[in-house]
Amino acid sequence: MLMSFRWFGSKNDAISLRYIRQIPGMQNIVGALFHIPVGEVWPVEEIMALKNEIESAGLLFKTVESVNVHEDIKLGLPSRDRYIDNYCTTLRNLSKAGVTVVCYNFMPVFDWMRTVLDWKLQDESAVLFYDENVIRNIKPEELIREIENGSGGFILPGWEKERLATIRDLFDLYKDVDEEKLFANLQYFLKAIIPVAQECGIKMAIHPDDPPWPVFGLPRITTSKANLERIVKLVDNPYNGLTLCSGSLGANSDNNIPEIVRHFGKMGRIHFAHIRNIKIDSPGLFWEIAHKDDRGSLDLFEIVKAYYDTGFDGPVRPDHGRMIWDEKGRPGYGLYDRALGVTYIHGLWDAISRLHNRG
Ligand SMILES: [Mn+2]
Repeated sequence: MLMSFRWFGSKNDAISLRYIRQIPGMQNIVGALFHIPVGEVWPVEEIMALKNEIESAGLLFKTVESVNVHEDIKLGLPSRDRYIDNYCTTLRNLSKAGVTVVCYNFMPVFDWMRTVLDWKLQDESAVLFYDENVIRNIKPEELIREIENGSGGFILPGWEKERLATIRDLFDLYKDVDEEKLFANLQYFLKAIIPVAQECGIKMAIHPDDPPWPVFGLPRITTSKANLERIVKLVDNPYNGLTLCSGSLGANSDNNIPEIVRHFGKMGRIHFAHIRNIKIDSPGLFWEIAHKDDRGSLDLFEIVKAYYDTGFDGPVRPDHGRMIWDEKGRPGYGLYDRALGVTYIHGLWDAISRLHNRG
């Protein structure tokens, strides 16, 4: 596995590449050009500048998260072809910089969703928290305002302003889009981009919906083993694969993460691993916890072992972390707890690998 860390760029991240480099065993940065509006081409000069900055700090730049998909593509509007062309150009430009995995998602309107960004655990660490009852009783606009107020001034990934400005119009447009339509629109997109990705040597890795069920009445399809199976078959090509995010899929306790990792790992369709733990209190009510937490709803040992057993050699990153030690930063994306997550994942991997070699 290629140990990786998400970084938002020197202008947008309080954490320096130098600090990230000091995490034991750290190899690769998961980056993006966050200032390019969704749907526009990422210029090759800017991609190369990011690559040079990362490599100067002694790290690799092999993985991008995310090249976001324009709403017109998800909606299946006639204007989608222009945005798909731009997407293909961006992939070609990323391949010139040696990027080999691109993560994206296909969630209508919203990216990941939480109802509290700084929920305090008993030990006073702060975590992201989700309560379906809140979602049922709040208007999307109100939730967005609350999320913005709780983001500490940081733009949260997937919550960029230009996407949220037109939210009412988007809800209207999605009235005619159900799950089947969304599958069809994803297939149209994949049929266009996967041949380009293959030609460029870039593995496409769709991220599960977070949480993995419909929110605010909007359809969501990247939610379960059966739907992931359908997605990888929409275009049956090894370059059409998955970002297997344990915390996102795992919020639904019907999703058996180690089993899903083994299934798609054997098929060679997991291109990017996101590893984190969560605590499910009851269906629709969960919060994030430390990677090492025996009260967690996910078995991180079994998850890491499933990656080991299926010979996973792609990028892996600790997904979100708690806010600890009075760190101020982007919720879910502090340095300290994600660094602890890296060390825990490495510890599990090393132990499994040594025991395996001994036997
Ligand atoms: Mn994730």
